[in-house]
Amino acid sequence: MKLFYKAGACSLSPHIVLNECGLSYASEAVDLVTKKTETGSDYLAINPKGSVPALLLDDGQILTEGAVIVQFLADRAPEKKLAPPMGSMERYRLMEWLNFIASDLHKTFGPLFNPKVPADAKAVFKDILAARLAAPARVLADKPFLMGDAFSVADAYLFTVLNWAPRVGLELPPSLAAYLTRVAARPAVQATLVAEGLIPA
Ligand SMILES: N[C@@H](CCC(=O)N[C@@H](CS)C(=O)NCC(=O)O)C(=O)O
Repeated sequence: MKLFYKAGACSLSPHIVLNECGLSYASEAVDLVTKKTETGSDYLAINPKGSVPALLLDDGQILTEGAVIVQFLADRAPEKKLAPPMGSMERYRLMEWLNFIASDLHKTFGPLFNPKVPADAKAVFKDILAARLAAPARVLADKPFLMGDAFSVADAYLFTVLNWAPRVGLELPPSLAAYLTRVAARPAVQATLVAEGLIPA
């Protein structure tokens, strides 16, 4: 398998999951502006959506959409219990979080990174985000992880988007700030942050 990623972008989530799973993989960075990979390949020919993450499977297929890729990976290493069994009610609870993070959080952070978005519009997006963060903040005030006592792929994704908060000047509620520190301390997360050059080795 090969993960196409950009350091610090949403592809950090499947990158963390690959390391949490202990799966063997290669990775290749993508320049999202030029749409060239680090080996000079045309990324649009690999993933016509042009976005990261994309996972090249051993049979040559490309799998996209971070929320789907992390479940695919978790299902390749079921002993790590990063996702409940497919078909169980708990699996739908996991998908409920993944979909919320993808559609309500991830995509609301996007405009905050866009230099063309005026400051007053950015303030509106920050207010929306603050309101949407109330639900995970409440859950994580009582439990260490979104699904309860065990880390899951939803935590890899939530960690990834919350990690953007300081970069866009968004203050996190105390339970989410503590969660960010808790997840960052995991050895696989540390290894991934080092691999992407986000923290020193
Ligand atoms: N629907 C995709 C969206 C991924 C996405 O927004 N990726 C961003 C980085 S966080 C990106 O590649 N942006 C550049 C682009 O789309 O051209 C997913 O959830 O995986």
